Amino acid sequence: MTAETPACKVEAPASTPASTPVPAPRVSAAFGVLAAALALGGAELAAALVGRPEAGPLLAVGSVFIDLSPAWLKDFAIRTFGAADKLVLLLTLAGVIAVAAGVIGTAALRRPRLAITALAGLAALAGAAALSRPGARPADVLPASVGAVGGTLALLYTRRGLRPRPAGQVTPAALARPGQPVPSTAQPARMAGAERRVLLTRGSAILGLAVLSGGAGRAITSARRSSADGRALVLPRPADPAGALPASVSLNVPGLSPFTTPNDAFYRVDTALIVPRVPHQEWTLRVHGLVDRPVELSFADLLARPLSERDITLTCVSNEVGGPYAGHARWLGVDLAALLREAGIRPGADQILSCSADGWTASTALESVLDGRDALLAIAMNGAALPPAHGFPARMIVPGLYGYVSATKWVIDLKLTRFADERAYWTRRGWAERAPIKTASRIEVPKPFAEVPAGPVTVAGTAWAQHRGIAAVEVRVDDGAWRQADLAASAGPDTWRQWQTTWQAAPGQHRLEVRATDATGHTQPAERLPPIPDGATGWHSVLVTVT
Ligand SMILES: Nc1nc2c(c(=O)[nH]1)N[C@H]1C(S)=C(S)[C@@H](COP(=O)(O)O)O[C@H]1N2
Ligand SMILES: [Mo]
Repeated sequence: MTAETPACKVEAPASTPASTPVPAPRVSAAFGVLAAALALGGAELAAALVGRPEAGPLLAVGSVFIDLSPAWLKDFAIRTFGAADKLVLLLTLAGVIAVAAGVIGTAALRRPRLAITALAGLAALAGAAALSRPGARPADVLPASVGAVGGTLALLYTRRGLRPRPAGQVTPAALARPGQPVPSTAQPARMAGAERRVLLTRGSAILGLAVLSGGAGRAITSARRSSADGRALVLPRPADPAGALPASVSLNVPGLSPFTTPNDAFYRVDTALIVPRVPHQEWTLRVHGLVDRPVELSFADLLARPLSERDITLTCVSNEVGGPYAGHARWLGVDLAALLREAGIRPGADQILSCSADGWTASTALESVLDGRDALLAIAMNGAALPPAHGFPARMIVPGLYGYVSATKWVIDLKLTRFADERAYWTRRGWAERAPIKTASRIEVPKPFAEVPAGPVTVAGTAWAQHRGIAAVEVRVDDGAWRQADLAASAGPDTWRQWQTTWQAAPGQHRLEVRATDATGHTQPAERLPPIPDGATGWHSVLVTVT
């Protein structure tokens, strides 16, 4: 035990019998963690009260971390943690803060000034992180400042409880008067029952305050946020409806992903640690740059335009061969090409640099949007306003392009510019500036490592080559001959297509492989390439055991 008198900084004699049942450094480390909890709870509450949850220290620092992390790390995170990548980041950050807080708490025992300086330094970092975010306001330093004050008070408050006093003289009353000098001849602290009770009381008080403030902050934030979604919105009828999908686009094979992906099952990939909430009443879209007539549209302006309904399958460039980051929806939106033409596209423009409410950008090849395909500024998905996680109030959807170069969610700004002049978020991080979706196919039935009985076995899956269309899917077993699979009806070149075949399975271990050919005659190559820089290639394979 190393308790000492902070007033005179005299080390306890080494010969001192260990009379304290709870070692002070460990206690003070725990108090450091509690102080951090109060700092974070207070900051969360402050962020909620100023209506800027994204300015809270965890989210602000986490967002800066996301933007600073290299492409391979993002790729690793998506591959390893999938949709939980953000939770993993927040938990890691909380862990790092806890360790730092423990160290600060321990330091507070001997070097209180140093501890408070360290705390202030961390808070300053959090404040700077919040201020550096796109769309930051001056008030965004508030959460970190409130956190710093809360954390400092908590450190000081608990430190008093840790001060050693002459053995046998510890009383709660003495603890309440910590300013009193302690004689240098004092025996090291004896953690009497009374003292432990006081520490426990102080610790629980801080913990309680932390939980209360953090909980109140979260409650306020979620109440405010639920008012900024489109659930109450009445969607206009499409001027150009899509018509019912033929039933024959679905093969009704158990285990096959449904042709239309329900909104709540649709994959989500973005850099937003907290889903941006943009009230549609406040939303505007600016169209500017290399145009003759810059325009600014409100959400009402958008709804007043003729709306088209289109079936479009969206895919993420980070999808591994056989991976889950593809989904199909029926989108409702305005014609993006028409909107740009109205603004008067100037010669020389070759890129649409779109920007979201949270400062993310995508570069879309202008020629793709203008070539007649159904590029949309979408407001609804599968008959409902866009869910907040999928871009409410509005997002872009361009058939045939990976999401990172086309599908900007929470879009607020379209700038016509040139690839030579400006680069978008992922392009700056090493991904391709133009990225048409590569032809892909995956086996969904049977599942990898499934055990199936010998005899006829249904093999089925999905294939896509958006804006070209799927012409053929082939399957082979154990490097045998490729055999044509049966295709479900096509819903158009912009959607994925289901396929199936029957395999006469003999007992043993077998490897099933699939490859697709698109309507331009291009067959998926065998060569395995990683997602970076413009999409994975290779054939999906599944190992099964036939019994
Ligand atoms: N604002 C914003 N929009 C974004 C992204 C993003 O990080 N921020 N990610 C893009 C990527 S990489 C993909 S694949 C699609 C995914 O759309 P979804 O989450 O609705 O499936 O959104 C795109 N739009
Ligand atoms: Mo993506």
